[in-house]
Amino acid sequence: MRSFLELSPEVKNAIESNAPVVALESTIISHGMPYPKNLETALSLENVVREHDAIPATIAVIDGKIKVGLSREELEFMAKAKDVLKLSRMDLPYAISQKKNGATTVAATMICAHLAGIKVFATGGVGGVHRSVEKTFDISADLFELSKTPVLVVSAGVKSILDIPKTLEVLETLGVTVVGYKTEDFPSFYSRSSGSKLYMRVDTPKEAANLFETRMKMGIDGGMLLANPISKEEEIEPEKISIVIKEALLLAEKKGISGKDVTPFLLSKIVEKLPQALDANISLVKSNAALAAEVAKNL
Ligand code: PSU
Ligand code: MN
Repeated sequence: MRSFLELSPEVKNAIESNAPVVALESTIISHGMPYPKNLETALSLENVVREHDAIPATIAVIDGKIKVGLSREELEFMAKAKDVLKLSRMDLPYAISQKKNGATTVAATMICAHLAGIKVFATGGVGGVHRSVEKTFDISADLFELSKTPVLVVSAGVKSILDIPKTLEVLETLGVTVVGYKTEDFPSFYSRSSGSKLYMRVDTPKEAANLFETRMKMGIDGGMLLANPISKEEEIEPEKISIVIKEALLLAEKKGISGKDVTPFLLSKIVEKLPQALDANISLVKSNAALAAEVAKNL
C-alpha cells in the first residue's frame, strides 16, 4: 500500500523521527471554500501547525498518487483546479487506479493519514446524518470511517445543515469516542452549542492524547472525535445562521441536489448568503489545527 503514497521530505523525516505531525484535508480547499480564500486558509493552517511546533501534512491525490505534505504549487493547484474529484473511502482506489486528481474528505484523509503513520488530523466539520435522511438515506461515510480507522480527528462538531442528534446517535452506535474540549455541549460549527449533550469532556491536550492512547492500547478499533467549539468572538448566533441554513436546504431540495454534491452546495450557498460564515469557518479550522498540534505533541 505504501507504494501509493508520496510523502514530502519534511513529512517523511518527521514521521521517521517520531516528531508531531498533523494531517489536514483537501476537500475543504477544493470543494469547501471559494478561491482565493481557500488557498489563504490552506497556507495559514499549515502555519498555525508550525507555530505550535508540529509538522503539517495536507493530503490530496494528484495524478493518482496520494500526496502527504503538499508543496505551495500543489496547494495552489488544489485551490484552483476545477475537475478535482471529492474522494471518500469508496472512490479513493478509483482515483489512484485511473491516475486522477482528487481532494480527500475526512474519511479519505483518515485512511491516507493512517497509511502514512499520522495519528492526528484537524478539519472544520465532519460529515454526518443529513436532515432528510428518511427520504435520502444520506449518511456521510465519515462516520463509518471514524469507527474503523485509528486517527484522532479534531473538528468544531458538525454543521446544523445536518441532523445533529441523529449524527450523535450514529456515532454512539458505531462506538466512536466523541469528546468535548472544555465543553459538555456538542458544538454546531458556527455556534458553540448545538443543544446536544456530550458524555465525555477533556480539558487539556494531554487528557485528549491519553484518552486516544488508552483506546488504542485496549485494542478498540477506530478513531476519536475531539469536538472543539469555535471561539466566543467568532461564533455566529444560532438564530442568525439557522435562517441561512434553512434557505440553503430549501434551495438544495428545489434544485434536486443529491449525493456528493449536497455538502459542497450547502456550504457555498451559506457563504453566499452570509459572508461572515466564511470568516467563522476559517477561524474555527485554525483553532482546530492549533489544538491538533498540541494533542500530537502529547501522543
Ligand atoms: N463539512 C463542512 N465543511 C466541509 C465538509 C464538511 O463544514 O468542507 C467536507 C469534509 O471534507 C467532509 C465532507 O469530510 O465534506 C463530507 O461530505 P459528505 O457529506 O458528502 O460525506
Ligand atoms: Mn452524503
